[in-house]
Amino acid sequence: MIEPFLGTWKLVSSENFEDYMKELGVDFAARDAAGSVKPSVNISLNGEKVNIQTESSFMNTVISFKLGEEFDETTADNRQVKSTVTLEGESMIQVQKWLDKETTIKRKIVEGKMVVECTMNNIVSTRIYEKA
Ligand code: A9M
Repeated sequence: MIEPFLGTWKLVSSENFEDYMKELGVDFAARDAAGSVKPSVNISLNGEKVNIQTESSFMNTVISFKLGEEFDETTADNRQVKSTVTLEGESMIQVQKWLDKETTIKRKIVEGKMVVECTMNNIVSTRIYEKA
């Protein structure tokens, strides 16, 4: 069910994001910028399409997709990836693939908060968002 994810969320805590970005290959300047911002994320539904709009003082991004259908995404660190987002149980799972690499962004609602687990190889970053 997508409904629990809908709305606007604000980052309140972030663990291990620097190591996750290093594992992605993000350069120092972008890591410095991304590590210092507290983005807000708006998740909405438009017919069959899910929109995830991320806003920060450095950059805004938006992705729009149908669950289970692969789409092209340009990430905030400018990777050109093939993304697929699925609902598995209570979790929304996004897999990004590029250049034989893969990362997973798993979003789930825990006690009214959105917990985002970003995994690349053996590195996991956990970011928690509260409803704005
Ligand atoms: C998240 O909280 C994490 C999603 C993983 C994003 C990985 C991209 C990291 C590189 C960013 C470098 C660009 C510098 C600009 C700063 C923009 C901040 C945006 C960071 C998310 C739930 C939220 O959808 N996802």
